[in-house]
Amino acid sequence: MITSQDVQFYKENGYLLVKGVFSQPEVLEMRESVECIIQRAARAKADANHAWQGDFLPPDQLKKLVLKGFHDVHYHDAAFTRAATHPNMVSVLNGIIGPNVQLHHSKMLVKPPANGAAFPMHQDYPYFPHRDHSMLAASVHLDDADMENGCLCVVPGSHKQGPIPHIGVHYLNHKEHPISSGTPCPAGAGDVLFFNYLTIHGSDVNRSERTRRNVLFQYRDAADLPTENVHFDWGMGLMVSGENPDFNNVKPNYRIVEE
Ligand SMILES: O=C(O)CCC(=O)C(=O)O
Repeated sequence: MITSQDVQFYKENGYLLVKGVFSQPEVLEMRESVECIIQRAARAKADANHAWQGDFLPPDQLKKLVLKGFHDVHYHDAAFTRAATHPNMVSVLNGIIGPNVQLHHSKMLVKPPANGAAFPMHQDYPYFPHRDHSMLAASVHLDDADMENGCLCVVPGSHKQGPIPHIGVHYLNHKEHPISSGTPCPAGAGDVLFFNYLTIHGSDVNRSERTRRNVLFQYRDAADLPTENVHFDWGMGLMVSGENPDFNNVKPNYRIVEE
């Protein structure tokens, strides 16, 4: 699915857009699954606005923004388990990460028309730091995305700086790192943007009349280990390719909720 030049591009720039990873029927199936999850969450009264807060926009603009965001979508609908382990996806992951690849977590991010929330620029590293920095996001586009409907923007080569200080865990100072400092990555439905968890990225408000739906899978090399006891999710550690070299370390540290 990718060439050695693509792998070199990822190493240099910290990201890679791969066209046509998913077919249009597969995209349609995932769109339906996204819609079902939104409806089931609403029925279960688990529907919330997940728009990021902060001071990158005036408060009156910020409070209008909406994001439908749900984690671990592969635990809600098997379409996402198929997507996480799709042969085209795995082929790219093998080129970038290596033979042994694990799923870390999944989530869906739906930016509705006109007021779909922005993501101020940030690295994903502070959320789930790892020793070898193999962790990457594979953001699957379920709609054509451009700057008008809030496509992803990345800062090429920023992963080479290593971890940089964030405000809280969440995002970078927007005056030093405005969303406009990123390179827009317009993409079509079925395309996947791969980016390392150290690559600075974000996305602007969806000001268009079109929805922007993405499903994001986070993957790591099976030999890469977390350096902090944070962000353990159900389904974490699923092998999507190869074998786990660490026989004694396969179970995440789940928190059991007592009734
Ligand atoms: O999908 C987007 O627009 C940004 C998502 C993002 O930055 C994240 O989940 O860390």
